[in-house]
Amino acid sequence: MRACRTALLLALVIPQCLRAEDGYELWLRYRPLEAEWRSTYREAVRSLVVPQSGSPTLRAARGELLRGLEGLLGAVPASAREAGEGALLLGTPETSARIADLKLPLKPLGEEGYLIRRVDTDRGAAIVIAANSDIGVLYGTFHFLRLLQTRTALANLDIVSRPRIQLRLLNHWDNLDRSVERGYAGQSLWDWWRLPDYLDPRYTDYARANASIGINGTVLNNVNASADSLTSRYIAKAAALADVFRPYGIRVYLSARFSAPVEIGGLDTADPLEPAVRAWWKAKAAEIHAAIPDFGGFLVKANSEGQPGPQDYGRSHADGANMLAEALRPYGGAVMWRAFVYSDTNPEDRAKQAYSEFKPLDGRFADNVILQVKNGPIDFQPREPFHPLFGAMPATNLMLELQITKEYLGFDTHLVYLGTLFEEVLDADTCAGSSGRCGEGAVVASVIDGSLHGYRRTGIAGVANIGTDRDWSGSIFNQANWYAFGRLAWNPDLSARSIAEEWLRMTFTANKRFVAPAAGMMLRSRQAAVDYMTPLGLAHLMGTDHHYGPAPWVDHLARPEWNPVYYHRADREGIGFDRTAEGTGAVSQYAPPLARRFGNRNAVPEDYLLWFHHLPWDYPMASGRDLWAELVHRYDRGVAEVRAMAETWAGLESFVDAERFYKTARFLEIQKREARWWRDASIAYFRAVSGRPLPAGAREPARPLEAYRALQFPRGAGN
Ligand code: GCV
Repeated sequence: MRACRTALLLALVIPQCLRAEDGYELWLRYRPLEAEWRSTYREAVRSLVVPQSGSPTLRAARGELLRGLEGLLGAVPASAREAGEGALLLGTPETSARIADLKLPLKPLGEEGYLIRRVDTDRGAAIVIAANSDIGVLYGTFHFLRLLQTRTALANLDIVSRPRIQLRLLNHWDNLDRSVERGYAGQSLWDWWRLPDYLDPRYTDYARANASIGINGTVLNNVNASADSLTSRYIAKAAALADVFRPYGIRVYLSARFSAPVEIGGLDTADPLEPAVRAWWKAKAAEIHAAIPDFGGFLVKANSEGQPGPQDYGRSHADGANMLAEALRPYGGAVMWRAFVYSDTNPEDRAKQAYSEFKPLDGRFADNVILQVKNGPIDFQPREPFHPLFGAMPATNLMLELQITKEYLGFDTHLVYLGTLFEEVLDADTCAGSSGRCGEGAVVASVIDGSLHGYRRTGIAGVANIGTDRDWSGSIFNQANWYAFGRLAWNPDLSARSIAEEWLRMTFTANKRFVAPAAGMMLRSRQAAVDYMTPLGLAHLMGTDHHYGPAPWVDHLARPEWNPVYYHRADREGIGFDRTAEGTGAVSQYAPPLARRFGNRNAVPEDYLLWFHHLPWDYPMASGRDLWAELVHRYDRGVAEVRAMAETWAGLESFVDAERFYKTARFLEIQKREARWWRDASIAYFRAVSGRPLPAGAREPARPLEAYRALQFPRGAGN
């Protein structure tokens, strides 16, 4: 289908015909470039010197290159045996004698890195994409195509790239019945019923998309795991997926249910110190490895939110993780043990519980265990300070868990670019370097890339936002969050802005008059969501269970920390959670300079104010407003930003095909309505609690508080 419309461009009225797109191709669309770029690149790439045979990975690289060049340039350059002027050489020294002859400095690239360089051969200038391994060649190929997609000049090409983090994984919270916990993009991609016999071609496109951004592993099933996924029947299904993903450098991992030896193994205990249990896991690891020789390892949620774990037998998290590590050790596999633990029987501030649990265990984990820590101490909130375990576990491998799916950030419909959230976490200064001072590079990124503490195993995981929807992620702009995760996992120093711009160019158009406003909208979108949902350090005010919409009034649930009132602590006098030394003392879990900063109401960044402090409603803010007026101001600011985003998008219609334009425009309308709902319901509630009148000029909530409180969403998405 083609949508044609008239657009005013360069003062000329010209008809624009943009082919309708449904977003399936993600950022790998390879649409024809503008004529001048086509001729520049055709000149630069006149022939291809690519090994004709080789591993499936090399074949994938070759196939992608041909697909990309044909789409972008409208023609595939001729294949050649020898490099001449304008040749593009691809391969490793083992697969290509020409590349071996060039004696390139490949050693520093490691197993996955690559270089892309302009070289002079005796027959003229050529471009080489070289690596030590075939997967490096594939990554280099995707990078080269990205250069073309983003219209980069090739004259002085000299790119050297290797990933900073070893394990760059997606975590699918996918269940065996194809439902997806916190999934807003349709069903699970994994068609467990038809596997292993039927391999949906989409699995290959999934692998291509991930390889294009350097993701090298996938945990197939939900951390709230069913033991069935470890039965022989399901191992065979996982093995079939692993076979599809292998050429793309993607290893398969499984979430392991700690009680599996009882549930599917016929044992009467899962005690990690029990020899029969240890033997069961060893046999299970051997069975999995026989089916999936490059099996990556287990991800475990234990003694958290009702999941079984070693504490059920009076054992520690280290006992549990080390038992699994021992089973995987012969195969080089890793155990990713989640630090997301809190308990209803523990009266300690929820934000403190993971640190209290794991800090004393530092140094007690096997070297193939990696503790997987969420970015903040509560749970993927729109904004949290970084988790205090980062910087506090010098003797335990630690990896970062981010949430790509937007459980707390508007599900599928709200346009919220998470690149800025991820960047904020990676750049957060733990002040935990050897000097004990801030500002010396001891940021979260340097913890998880292993450089701060010398970790042997490093990793980063993102809870996937992928499902069977044609656009994969529920909305076009949600694709940017998958993309940003992969790009930052490869290189945590990239900026959220550069990633957004790159993604926009590849996903829509390179036209500056589109990219600049659309990038601006993306970069401001996360702060907008913070403002209209949980400003000034508030957190967890979403509806019970489904987390859809505002419900700051909920106070009746059995576990204290399930109630939003637990988090905001608003009353007649003030609002916020006192985590200073006079309160729960959570600030003391940070390095001393940060503990002082966070513990001081005059020094803490306003973005975290109510996370760490309980303050009177008339507390004076930097803006000159009092706290109550500032809160209302922030809610209004968020709503206004969404309105501006919708207007910006409306002005970009001429650059976007009809289908993707329409979907995004409609979703922005939903976001506008829901931002207003968040603002009105929250203000109505806090006004009632505080007994304060609305600040002068503030708009009255559209409905009375009771109307918001009465809303019910029994079939909330992703729940
Ligand atoms: C997979 C939050 C989510 C749960 C999720 C849990 C976790 O509590 O709401 O759906 O469970 O985090 O990360 O384990």
